[in-house]
Amino acid sequence: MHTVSRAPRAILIDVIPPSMDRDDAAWRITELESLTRTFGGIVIVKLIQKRSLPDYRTYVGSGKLEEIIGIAKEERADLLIVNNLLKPKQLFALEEALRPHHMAAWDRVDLILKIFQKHATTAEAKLQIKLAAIKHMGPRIFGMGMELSQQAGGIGTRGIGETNTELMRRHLADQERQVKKELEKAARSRGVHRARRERLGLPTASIVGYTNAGKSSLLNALTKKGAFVANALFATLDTRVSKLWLKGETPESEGSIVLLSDTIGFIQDLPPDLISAFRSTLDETIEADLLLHVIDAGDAHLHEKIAEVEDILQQLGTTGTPRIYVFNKMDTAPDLDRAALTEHYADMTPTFVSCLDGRGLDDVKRAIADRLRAA
Ligand SMILES: Nc1nc2c(ncn2[C@@H]2O[C@H](COP(=O)(O)OP(=O)(O)O)[C@@H](O)[C@H]2O)c(=O)[nH]1
Ligand SMILES: [Mg+2]
Repeated sequence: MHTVSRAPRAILIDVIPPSMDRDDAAWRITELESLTRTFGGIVIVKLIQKRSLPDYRTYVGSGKLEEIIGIAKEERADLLIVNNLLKPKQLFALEEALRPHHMAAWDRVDLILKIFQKHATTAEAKLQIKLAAIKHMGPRIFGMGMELSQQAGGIGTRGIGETNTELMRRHLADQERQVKKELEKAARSRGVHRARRERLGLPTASIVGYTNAGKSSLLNALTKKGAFVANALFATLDTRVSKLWLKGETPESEGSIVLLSDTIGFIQDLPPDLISAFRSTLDETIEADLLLHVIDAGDAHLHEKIAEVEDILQQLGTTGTPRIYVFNKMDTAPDLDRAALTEHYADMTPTFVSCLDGRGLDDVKRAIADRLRAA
């Protein structure tokens, strides 16, 4: 695979059963697009393919693969991302077919792992992700070894590939043991990171919610990123932390600063092997004084998603952290029953905004100030 220094240009494909309804299909590809952007990729084409059974060899099938290669040539694509879980052999076959066109192939787990890798800040998070990657990549490497052994050795002979596979298997097992040992050590020094943040003496708020709910948009809308000039105090913070200036009550009063941080966000159907790695990326969420839970107001499954986010937050031990529910994308949900939601989530200071047209953003700032003052 060639190294890419600019933002990779990605072709996305989702293979779905023919019976899936249109909204669900649209939602899935939108989520994938959002994930790709979170990774830092540029989406050039989105493909949805209906198939009752994925192709056993290439998952997408040879016809689709031809089409993808055609698009890749025209659009200078670097990457094919398949929104499904592929077998090691299928990914290997895709890689083989795409390599001559200077393209790599990832499945959904690859993409998620890359996002985690990019966002991990603590030693513990990095190790958790490394562990998940070893578990995920392991079978793929064995799969490749199998291919090689079939090519190199005939029946009854011990192929080169087989020997390599054995070596690789041992190497990975060693690595896994090593990472687990380091993880134990990292867990013991967990407090270090937190201490650094606290030294700044500023309140912190963390933005949580599902992918595509508008977390990054909210951060940008609230802080008008770009207008913010870094100074020495904030230079030590990672790039996803922004300074939010809350105006004072009166024109004379000084107002206050809150450190606002974006998170990766919850991912639909997160593979179980990735849950520990995902949680470890939420370290800063655990430490936050306040949580902004962003919800897509137009989402048909809004209550379920809220419950799922709450469930993880509880498992992270943030039950006591005050929350503000930010119902975003109000421009897409004119019929939303605000009164019912306000009553139902009364403890969560529900606010209704649109990052697109800017409505409600002042309410969010006011709510942040109020909740921090009360805390
Ligand atoms: N219509 C509408 N779209 C929005 C709004 N806020 C965000 N979006 C869009 O929703 C998508 C996901 O936003 P993003 O901030 O990346 O979501 P994140 O994954 O939660 O960080 C983007 O295409 C945004 O342009 C909004 O208030 N209204
Ligand atoms: Mg985001």
